[in-house]
Amino acid sequence: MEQHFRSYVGGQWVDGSGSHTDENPADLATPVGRYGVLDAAATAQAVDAAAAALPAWSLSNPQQRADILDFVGSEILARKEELGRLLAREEGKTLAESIGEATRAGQIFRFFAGEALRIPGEKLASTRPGVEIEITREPVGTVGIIAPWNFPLAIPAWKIAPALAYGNTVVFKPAEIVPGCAWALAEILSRAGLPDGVFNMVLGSGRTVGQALVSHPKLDALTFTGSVPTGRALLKQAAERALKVQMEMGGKNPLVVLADADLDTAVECAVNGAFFSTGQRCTASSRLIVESAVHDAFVERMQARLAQLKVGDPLDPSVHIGPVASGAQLETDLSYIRAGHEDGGELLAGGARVDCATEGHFLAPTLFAAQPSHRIAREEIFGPVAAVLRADDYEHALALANDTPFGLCAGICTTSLRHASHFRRHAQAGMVMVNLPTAGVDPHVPFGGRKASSYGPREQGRYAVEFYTTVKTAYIAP
Ligand code: TXE
Repeated sequence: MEQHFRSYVGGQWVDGSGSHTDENPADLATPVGRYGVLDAAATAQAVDAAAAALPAWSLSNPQQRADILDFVGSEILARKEELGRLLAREEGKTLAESIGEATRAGQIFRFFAGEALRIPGEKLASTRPGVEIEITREPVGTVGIIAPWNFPLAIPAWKIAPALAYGNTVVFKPAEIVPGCAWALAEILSRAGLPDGVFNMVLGSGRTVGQALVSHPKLDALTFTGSVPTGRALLKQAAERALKVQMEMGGKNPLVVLADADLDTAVECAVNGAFFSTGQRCTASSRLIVESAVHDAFVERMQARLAQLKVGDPLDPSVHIGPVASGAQLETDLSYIRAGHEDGGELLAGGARVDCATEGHFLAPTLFAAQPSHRIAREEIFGPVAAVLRADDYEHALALANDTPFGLCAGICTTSLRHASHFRRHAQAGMVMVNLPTAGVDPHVPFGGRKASSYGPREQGRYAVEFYTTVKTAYIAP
């Protein structure tokens, strides 16, 4: 029987209206399931429920919160193959990548189970005799979580887990095309022992459900990951009402390859960073900046390597690259391939859709030789499309790497400690990789960028405490 995914509001499962298709991007003839969407009033009820649950939950025993998060993380890890399969069918990344993502989501819940018991504070001496000062952290309140579709388990996990660990209540709005993964997470959370209203999940469009969430007067903080235009629009709304915000809004990440690099390492970093997960990662290496002396050799090896990659059904273990996640994203990718040609780029690999046994959104990994001014070298594409840029030397490569409005991640392949150290210091990015792909991060350390990529405190690791808590300074006289 086909699955029907529902929202979760105030401890109840809610059908919502309509019966929308949850598409399988690798096989349009066999959808993953169906789902109903909430309206603005039902979304408002979710925020009301979260606000009503806040006073008790914010004072809950940290051991209770730790146990709940540990239950969620342990169940995700125990069911990682099954959840990975759902993710692969719904979002399209390969089964191995999907199981990896489920594993990461489980690990994140387990990490924050520990953090619930380690909420930091400080005690300082006052400048006034006899007075003591205590600095404590309290929950920020009712948190709205707006998530994208590209990591439908891991991104919600790294927002929901710290929110709950630090005593906040949550209204989580997933992206429209991944209701199944959102439902699966909510289903586990619904059995974890949370009081009603502490965690809510609302299915529906950004325009209706997202807007009802953001404009609700009882919302205290908003964490968003998605596109720059949506993020900027939400930032304006948040500023008008002084809402605490945290935004991750994409990238145009450079991978610099110097003449002294180990070329095998460089090619593997580039292929992984640019094309795995179908290039749909905010940390994807979409600009490959290669020093002239090795440019042609690098391109040749990339072409040979890309010819070995199989695009197709993400559940087939021999497939390296799954489909593009949606028809809309495929259209975007194809429009950038046209822009690559129009701007005068030279197509080095791919450039067209791939026919597979099933009807789906399959696209060949696509590589262009481009100029820094080309649209494919400047704008976030969010697909398996990358540009190779030629650099005269290290200084030129660094200048090209930083010549972007974005600043999420920057990578360098080199055997020179001097260049690696200089790059680490001078790359205008929140994360730097040396001889590693720009995509692929650990779950227990801060994640985030600079410039147009990010706004507000970092996500993940112990640094998550900055967003999910607010500081109180108490002065105590005997
Ligand atoms: O993003 P959106 P989409 C980029 C990538 C991609 C493009 C479009 O370039 O091609 O964004 O993807 C919700 N009020 N990234 O359409 O529109 C929406 O429902 C409140 C990069 O998915 O930004 C979804 O839950 N909410 C990124 C979330 O915002 C609104 C990852 C993101 O949607 C809203 C994903 C509104 N008015 C996409 N409008 C990355 N780099 O990590 C939309 N939403």
